Amino acid sequence: MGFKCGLVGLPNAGKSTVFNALTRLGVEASAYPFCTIDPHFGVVPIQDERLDFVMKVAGSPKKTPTLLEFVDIAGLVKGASQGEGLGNQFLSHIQRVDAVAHVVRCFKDANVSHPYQTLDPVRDAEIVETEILLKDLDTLQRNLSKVRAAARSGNTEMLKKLALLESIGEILNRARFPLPALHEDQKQAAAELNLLSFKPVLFIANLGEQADPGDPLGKKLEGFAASHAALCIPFYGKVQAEIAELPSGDQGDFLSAMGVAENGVQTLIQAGYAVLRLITFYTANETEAHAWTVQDGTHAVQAAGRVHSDFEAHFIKAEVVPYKLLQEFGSLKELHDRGLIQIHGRDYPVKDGDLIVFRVRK
Ligand SMILES: Nc1nc2c(ncn2[C@@H]2O[C@H](COP(=O)(O)OP(=O)(O)OP(=O)(O)O)[C@@H](O)[C@H]2O)c(=O)[nH]1
Ligand SMILES: [Mg+2]
Repeated sequence: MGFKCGLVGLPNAGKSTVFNALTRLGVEASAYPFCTIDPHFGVVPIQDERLDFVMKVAGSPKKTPTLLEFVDIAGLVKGASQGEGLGNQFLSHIQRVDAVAHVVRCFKDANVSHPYQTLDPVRDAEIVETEILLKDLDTLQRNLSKVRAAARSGNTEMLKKLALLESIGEILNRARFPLPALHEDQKQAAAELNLLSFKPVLFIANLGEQADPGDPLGKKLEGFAASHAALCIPFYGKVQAEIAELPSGDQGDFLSAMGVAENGVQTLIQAGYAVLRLITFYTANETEAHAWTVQDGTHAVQAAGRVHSDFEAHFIKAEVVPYKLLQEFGSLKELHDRGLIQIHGRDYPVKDGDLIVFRVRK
């Protein structure tokens, strides 16, 4: 699995439309607000030209791409934490995600109502962000009362935990974005409580069909995202969702006919990788070519453990072909004959695109 991403936004912002563009699942996306009530889950294999090439060069008969998981939930409105709209309970469906994709409406369409009537992506983004913050504060408060009670006995562990949760509470209460980076202990506590405000966020400017990437509303949102130390991806939700329904061979032609330079789905996935600092390495043998996603900085021995849990304990060495060399020579035999296969030990930091054979003790 690559990463899991939860989609948030106001009703009618285009979350389900973006979800369909990403997953090709065709869930209901309609012009009435709160169209989505129950969450949708979708798993998408990443289209990866490098994996296709690895498969060809290694002569593997099949491939296993990295999978991404997306969750589409109901829309949030102002006051959701007090039960407005559908409330905020459904946020629990995206608590175990690695990243949050915040879909913000930038498209003009008189047929699609806006919960606050006017188009204002920054206001919209702030509303959703505040509601997420309030939900997190609520989660934190409930835990704080338990920990506070337990700390009364003077238990040092509990006193430590209390101080930790209080320090996170201060950050949330201050609500100054970008939220400061948490130190290790705080990070762990925030992850245990599944606080969404501290997850990496990507803004998706859902632009209308007529807009260009320099659209002023999109630019406003980009400025807002930048002030939150986050990326903002221009995305043509409706166009992309229509393209997703076409056979993949026809998608490129359709995109160029629409004057859209690149497939937004790929751009979005790449941005997700960058935000989460993820890289892909490959393994290939006579049965399959396989793409694996790991955090940048992962050592060879940990990467081996991803491939097979036994490999970590029995690791001897990694034989590595950087992707550039694979592309240049296009033949494993030639790379071998020229002595270009690199031998690395357990601490080698795996690089994006590496093709690796792990040698392990039998
Ligand atoms: N014109 C235009 N319409 C869009 C675009 N993206 C979404 N829509 C339309 O806006 C309406 C709402 O889109 P949805 O994807 O259902 O929105 P949502 O955020 O999932 O809404 P809820 O589930 O109600 O929270 C649908 O009629 C979509 O077809 C777009 O880029 N341009
Ligand atoms: Mg929806």
